[in-house]
Amino acid sequence: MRILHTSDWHLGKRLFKLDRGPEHELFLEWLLKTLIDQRIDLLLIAGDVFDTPTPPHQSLEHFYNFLHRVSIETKVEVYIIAGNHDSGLLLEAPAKILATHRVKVWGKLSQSVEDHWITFKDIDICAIPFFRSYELLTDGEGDALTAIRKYISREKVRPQLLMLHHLAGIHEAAGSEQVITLSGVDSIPTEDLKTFDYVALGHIHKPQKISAQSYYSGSPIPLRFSESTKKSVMIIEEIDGKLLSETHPIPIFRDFFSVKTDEKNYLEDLNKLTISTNLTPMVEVQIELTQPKAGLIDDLKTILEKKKMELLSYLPIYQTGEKKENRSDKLFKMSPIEIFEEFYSTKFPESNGVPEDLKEDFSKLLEKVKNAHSSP
Ligand SMILES: [Mn+2]
Repeated sequence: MRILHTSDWHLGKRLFKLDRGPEHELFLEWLLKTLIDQRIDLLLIAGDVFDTPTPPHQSLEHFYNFLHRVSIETKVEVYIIAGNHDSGLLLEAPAKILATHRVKVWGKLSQSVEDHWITFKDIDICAIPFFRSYELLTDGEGDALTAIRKYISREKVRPQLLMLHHLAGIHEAAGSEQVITLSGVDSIPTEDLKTFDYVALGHIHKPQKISAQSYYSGSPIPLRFSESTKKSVMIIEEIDGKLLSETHPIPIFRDFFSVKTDEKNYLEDLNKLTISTNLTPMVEVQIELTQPKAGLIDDLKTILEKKKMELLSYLPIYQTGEKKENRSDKLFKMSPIEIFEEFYSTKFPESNGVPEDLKEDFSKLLEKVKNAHSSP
């Protein structure tokens, strides 16, 4: 029995003006082929199918066309949970018709724990979509972690697998995830995941192992220029009651280059870039300048055009090496509130400093952070 675990597709996502649809289509095409080639029985999608609760129609079309092809061209079953970016109601709306195509969706946390458990062949699977604290603690009382434990603990009679869209253990974010403290649980301790033979996690976009059998599959495409880690899905195989997992790499569908350069070296640095994919590579240029330089953007665009690449993001940095040093020295001497004030004035240059109520909220937050006991 073989399972494929993926998450955080973020269909409908844009990066600046760039529509990621073509990459998503290539990913779904690859995934369909992988389900067949790898003889997969069950596909797990651990949340954030879409980038927004009201996804563009084209992304809905990509998603349903994919499910249709899985239904027609394979025998794979599909289990999907909603992530914090998804609308659980939107995902669940076609649940009845999806069920006739071997697709099961958990969009919302049900009051009945049993609704979240299902047996697939020889494995008990617990599927928990992203939840908000008011869904977990319906009377507004009690401890969120204790409440979630009720959902995920069950007497073990066969191998158990958990699918969850949440923070777990100590993880390394890719930077493109939204904070999800709305759930009332900061991070689920790996202690609580120990009884599971595999934990299929969604939410963090960088693929990683959290504990012996808990993995974030990560997003299939980089959602930012800074996400340079190779993307992958997890393939899990059940052999004699044991679940063995391995990382399965996803091809790169489009190159994203982030180039840090200066006015002397940019031509040379851009000329070093080489194309490895069919889709037009996208380039971000961070360039150190002593003063604004007329025609520079056009120059960068022309150089890249000749290389069949596109300038997607341009960040001029007006600092000399000396100034930079002063700045980091200065940062160490500043208090958190001073740093916040400086950040605010760079973000909103037309404002007259941080509004009082916001300052107050920030101080409260700071107090809370200081008083928070550090968890293991
Ligand atoms: Mn996500």
